[in-house]
Amino acid sequence: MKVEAVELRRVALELVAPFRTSFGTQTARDILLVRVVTNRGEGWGECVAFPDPGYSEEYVDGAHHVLRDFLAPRVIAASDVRAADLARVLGGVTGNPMAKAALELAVLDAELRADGVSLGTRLGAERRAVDCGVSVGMFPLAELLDHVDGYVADGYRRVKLKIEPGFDVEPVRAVRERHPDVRLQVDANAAYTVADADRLAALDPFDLLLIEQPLPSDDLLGHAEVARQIRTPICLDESITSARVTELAITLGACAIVNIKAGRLGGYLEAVGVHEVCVARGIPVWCGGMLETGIGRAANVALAALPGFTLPGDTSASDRYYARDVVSDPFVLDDGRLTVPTGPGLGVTVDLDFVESITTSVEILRP
Ligand code: OSB
Ligand code: MG
Repeated sequence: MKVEAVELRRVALELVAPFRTSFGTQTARDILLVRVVTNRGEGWGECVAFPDPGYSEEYVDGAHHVLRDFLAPRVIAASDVRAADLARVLGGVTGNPMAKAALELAVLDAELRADGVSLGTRLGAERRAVDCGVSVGMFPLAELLDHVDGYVADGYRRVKLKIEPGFDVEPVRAVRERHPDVRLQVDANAAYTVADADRLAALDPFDLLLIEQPLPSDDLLGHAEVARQIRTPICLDESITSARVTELAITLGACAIVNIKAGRLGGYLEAVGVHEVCVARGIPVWCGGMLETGIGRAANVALAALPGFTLPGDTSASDRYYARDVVSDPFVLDDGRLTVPTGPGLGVTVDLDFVESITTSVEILRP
């Protein structure tokens, strides 16, 4: 396949509710979409980087720059590109996994649409629908409970609360008292240190499925130490940057569960590699999210249909994030599940008129 052009398009979308985490608050999104034009047709990808380097080092202007000046030129210069070759084609560029993942997804989408194969089939999906959880940002307690009540009423199969020092035991206790049977987990986005092990152990009585990323991303030994001091299983998110690091984290005892996010891993193909490592080591995985539009969501739902994804993911319905999605076939919750698209490529149709109406800039790169 020959990539003839790469389009870098920024779109603006309001979130239906603010999303506050220990690394910042999102109220509206500034999203970088990637479209590739090839001799075999077009494909779409979504870059999950946020405006600030808070979740990880990447941020949307930086990802845009790296795509424009380093990644897209390599793909455009290659005489023949297949998604499976991208890791090699882009190999000279270190880091920047979210930028790489966006480009990989666009190339995968184009290739699979041309071949008439769905992304789920390409990745190894075995389910027709996936169990969905919801990740709830931090709010004042009364508001938090209202949001959780609403999501439980919607049918979400698991609730995740964001925590940080000073906002942990109290909200967890309140949600647990109100919803004794809901599957509940928490995500600290690296806001604690190994010295907070007692504070984290104070969450043990609330029957949480897991604690996600309590410590900084490079503190694998610290996570292993905390794991010895608490009963709740530790799940890693930010720390899991490759299949190799996943092997290391599991071997060190730093995690019992893994959150798989393609953007953090440089693409969906590496995400499948992490899934393989975890299945081989008996580690359950679930699909993380980064507030994606229907483009990234379609890919996440396909990934979450692989057999090792045995826990509900942060793959919520389109309307949990946006009043109107960028695809004509938004994701709708059905009995706590989303249906895996079966059409070629991503299996969703980008709503070009709507995308045009929310576009803030477009840049087209050619040879
Ligand atoms: O840490 O899992 C995270 C959103 C943005 C950045 C990081 C994270 C999240 C979420 C929300 O928790 C997941 C989603 O609903 O997309
Ligand atoms: Mg997380």
